[in-house]
Amino acid sequence: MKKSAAFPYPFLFLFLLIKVIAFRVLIFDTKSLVSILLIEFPMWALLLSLVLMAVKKRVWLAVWIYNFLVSVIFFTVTLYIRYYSTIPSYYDLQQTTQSGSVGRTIVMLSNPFDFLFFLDAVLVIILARKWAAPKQKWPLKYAAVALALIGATTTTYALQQPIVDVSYFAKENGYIQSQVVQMYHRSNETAHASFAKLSPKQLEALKGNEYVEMDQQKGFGLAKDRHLFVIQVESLQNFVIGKSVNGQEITPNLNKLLEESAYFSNVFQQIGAGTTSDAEWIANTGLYPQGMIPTVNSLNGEEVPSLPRTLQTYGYGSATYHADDVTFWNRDVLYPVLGYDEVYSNEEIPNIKPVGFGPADEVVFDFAAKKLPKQLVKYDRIYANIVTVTSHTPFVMPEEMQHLDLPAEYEDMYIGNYLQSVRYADEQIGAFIEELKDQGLYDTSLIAIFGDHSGMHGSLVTEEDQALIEDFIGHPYTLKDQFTVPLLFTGGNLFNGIQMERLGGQVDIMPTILALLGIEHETPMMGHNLFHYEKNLLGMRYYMPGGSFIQSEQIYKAPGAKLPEVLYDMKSMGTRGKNSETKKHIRDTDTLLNYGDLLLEPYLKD
Ligand code: GP9
Ligand code: MN
Repeated sequence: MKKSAAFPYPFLFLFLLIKVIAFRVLIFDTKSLVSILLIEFPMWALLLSLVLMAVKKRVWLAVWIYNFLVSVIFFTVTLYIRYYSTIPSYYDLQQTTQSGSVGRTIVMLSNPFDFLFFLDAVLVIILARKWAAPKQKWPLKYAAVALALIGATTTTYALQQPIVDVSYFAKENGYIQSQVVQMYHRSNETAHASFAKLSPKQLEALKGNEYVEMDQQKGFGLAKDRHLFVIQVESLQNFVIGKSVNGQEITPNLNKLLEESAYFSNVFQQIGAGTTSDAEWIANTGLYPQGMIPTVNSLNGEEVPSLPRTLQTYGYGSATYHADDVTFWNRDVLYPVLGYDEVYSNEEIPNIKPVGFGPADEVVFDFAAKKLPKQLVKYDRIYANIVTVTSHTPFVMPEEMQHLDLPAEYEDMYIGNYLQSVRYADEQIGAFIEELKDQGLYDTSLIAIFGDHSGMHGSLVTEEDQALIEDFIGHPYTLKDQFTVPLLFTGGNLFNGIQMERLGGQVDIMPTILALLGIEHETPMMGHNLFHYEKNLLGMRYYMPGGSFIQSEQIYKAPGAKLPEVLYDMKSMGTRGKNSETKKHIRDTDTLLNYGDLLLEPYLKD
C-alpha cells in the first residue's frame, strides 16, 4: 500500500491530551483544565516530544510503544485506586506479583471502559498503515523546551510541598511529579533526621493519657507465666461478632468464648500496603508499618526487638504457622527478623484440603496442635502465632465447608461468601480451643485473637452487597464498621466476659499481651496496654489518605484523590465540623507518624 504524506504529529499530542484528560477525570474526579494543561499534560507531552526527537527510524513503532506504556500506566493506576482507594507509586510494582488481593482479582476489578485507554494504541496501528511516519519539524524543539520549562517549574514547586497523602499530592502536583518527588525523598537519607524522639510520657500525652510505669498498670501480670497463643484471623471484621442470619450465629464459637474473655470491640486495623504481613509485623513489634509500601518489602534483615525475642528471654520458645509459601509477602525475610524459633509454612504443613492459598485452616490448626507436646518438652513456655488464611477474598469455598444456611439473596454474593468463610474460620478456632482444653493447656495459657483487616471493602462490594451488609448490621456500613477488627484475650480463669469500647489499634496488641504476661519490653513501642489506657490516637495511611487519624472521639479522613476531608463523630459516625481539638489531633498525628517512621528506620533498607 502506498503511504500518503507524513502524519501531522500535533495530532499525536491531541490524542495524548484526550487520554490525560480521561485519566485525570477518572482518577481524581477533576475537570480543572488548568491542572490538566499546566500540571499533568506537559510532563507526558514532554516525554512524547523527546521520543519523537530521539527516534529517527521506526518512528511509528516508537510512538506506539510510548502510547502503549502510558496506557498501561493509566490502566494500572485506575484498577489500583479502585481497589485500594489510593494511587500506586513506582515502587508498588514490586508488590503486584505478590499481592493476592490485586493479582487474583484483576479481572473482577476492571470494567470494559477501562480498555479505552488502549484505543490510541490501536489507532496508531491503523494510522501507520496509511500515513508515513510523522517527521520532526522545527516547532517540536521549541515545544519541547517550553514543555521542559513548565515541567521543571511544576516539579520544583512539588518538591517544596510535603507529601501528607500521595494521591492528594498527585492530584495537586501531577502524577509524574509525585513519582519524582517520592524518588527524591527516598534517595535523600537525611529526610528523617528532623523527626523527634518521643519519651513514653510524651507519647501517652499525644494520645490524651497520663503515663504510668508498666508494672503499675492495670492488668499487669494477670496472665503471668502462661503460654501464649496469638491467632491472627484473615479478613475477620468486628461487625460479624454476636450477629445472626436466619437464626444462625455467624461466629458461635467466638461468641461463646466472649463469656470468658476480655473483648475490645473498638479496635482499628492499622495495616498499609502489606495487608496480612503488615498485621503480623504490627502485632509482633508494636510498631507502625511503613504504610505506602509493604513493610516486609523494605526490611534490611536487622533483628527487631519483637514479641518472640522478648518472650525468649523469659524462657519461651516461639513458632509461627501459616499455610502459604513462605516467600509470599517476604516472610522468609520477616520471620528471621522477628526471631521465631520455629517457622511452619506450606513446606511443612501437609497440603490436604487446599482452598485458595493452601491447606484449609483446619489442617493448620491440627498441625499446630500436634507440635505442641514436643515444644512443651523443649521449652519452659511456648508462644504460638497462628495466621489463618482460608477466609480470604474472594471468600469462595467448597460447598461442604459452607455451614450457614443463608437466605436466597445472599447466595453467590460477595457478602454471602464472606459470612460463610468467617463461619468456617470461627469453627476452626472453636475446635482449636477445645484441643487446647484437651491437652490441658487452656487454663495455663493466654490466648489473643484478632482480625488482620477488613474483607468487605473495595469495588468487589457491589451495591447489592452493600444493601445486604446494611440490612445485616442494621445501619449504614461506615468507615468504623469497615476498619474495626475484633480483639479478644482469653484463657482459663482470666476474664469473665468484659467488653471494652475504648479505642484501640493493632499496635496495642503486643503491649497489652506483654502487660498481661507481666513482661516489660526493652525498646519503645507505638502502642499501649489497652487494659490501662482509656484514650487513644492512631495515625492512618494507605487505606485512608495520609494525615487521617482515628481518635477516641473523632475520626478524620484527610483530603484524598477524589474526596474532600471529612470529620466523623466516633460514637454516632455522623459528620461534624472541625474544632480546636481536631487541629491539635492533626498536628499530633503528624508527630506520631514521624515517630513511627523513626522507630522503623533501623530495620529498613536505605
Ligand atoms: C497470603 C495471605 C493473604 O500469604 O497471608 O494475604 P493478604 O492478601 O490478605 O495480604
Ligand atoms: Mn489478610
